[in-house]
Amino acid sequence: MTDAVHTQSNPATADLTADAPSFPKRVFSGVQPTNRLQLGNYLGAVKRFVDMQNSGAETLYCIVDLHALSVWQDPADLTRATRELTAGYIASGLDPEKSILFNQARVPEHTQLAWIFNCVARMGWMSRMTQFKDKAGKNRENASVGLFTYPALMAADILVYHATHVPVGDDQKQHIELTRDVAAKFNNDFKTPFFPMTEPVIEGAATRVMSLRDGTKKMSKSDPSDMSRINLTDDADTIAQKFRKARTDPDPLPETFAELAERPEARNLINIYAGLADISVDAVMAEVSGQAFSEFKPRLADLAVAKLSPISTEMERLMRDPAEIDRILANGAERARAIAAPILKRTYEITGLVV
Ligand code: AQP
Repeated sequence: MTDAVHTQSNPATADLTADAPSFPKRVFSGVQPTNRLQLGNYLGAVKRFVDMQNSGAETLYCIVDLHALSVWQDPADLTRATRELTAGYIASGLDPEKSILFNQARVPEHTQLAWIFNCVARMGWMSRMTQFKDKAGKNRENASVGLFTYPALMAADILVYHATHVPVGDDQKQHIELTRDVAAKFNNDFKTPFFPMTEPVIEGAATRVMSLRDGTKKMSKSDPSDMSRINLTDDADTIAQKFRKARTDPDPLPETFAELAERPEARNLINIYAGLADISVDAVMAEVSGQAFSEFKPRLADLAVAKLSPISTEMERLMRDPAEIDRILANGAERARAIAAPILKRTYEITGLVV
């Protein structure tokens, strides 16, 4: 690999890109086992994972525990969260027979390919990642190197399976673009269309669920305020209370969704309702226009409880048998490795490594 090729600044325009359609459809995605699954993870990601599984595609869903380590995790909490997230996947409708469910730490090919991608990705690309800027905050010097190189590991998670489609929430769009840049640059540097141009799948009414306390901030597992989010493990009373206390404005709901352009908190609650009910925001507006929040919030809480309580009950049941969860993860990892190992081996050969 020459320096001239290696420093090319716009790999997306390279000739040797490989369009996703020329690779068989394979879906990959993941969630970090940090804290507890929240409603944004469910509507933006896990619910979509289930849809793609049920559409008959080949699907791999990972618990990205190595990503979680990019910020401090208490070891006991990480173990609990890994099993709880697996339980959350299954309780939401992922079937370990239909989808490959596994945790990243058990498939070393992810980190092995990540090293190659660390050497392909450019400092400038990583420096532009908004997730790093948000998570590192003002104290950037003290952020882990892992947080900075997170997108290279994410590119490896996806490309080690030649995954063609990745269902994610809107916040992950930039990382998928970087994955495409990494694939294009690798293909160009080594003059072979080896990696696919993966497509993000960002669909549904709730691709960006916002905090219940601040309609301009993403709902997040690690927000210090528990009132900012609905956890999948919250009971009915807690869900009702969180929606009751959700920040809104004094006006009633208008006729059209477009009229909510300047009302982020109200827009967020409508998006959540649409995501939970699996209907369009226009259909929600037709049902609820004219209502005050005192009327709409209990209605939203009832819908959330109806959709989420069967999931939390099932999660609780699954969590009583951690050995079975570990068995599912070990079995998934074995199946995942069977796909990843030959792709990593070929990558090494392409780069000239003697393996
Ligand atoms: N608020 C959200 N709305 C829609 N989708 C969301 N996702 C996360 N938050 C929202 C989607 O969930 C998937 C898994 O996310 P992750 O665990 O890998 O990390 P994240 O995006 O950083 O999620 P959190 O909840 O904010 O976790 P922490 O606080 O640990 O960083 C992704 O597809 C994401 O888009």
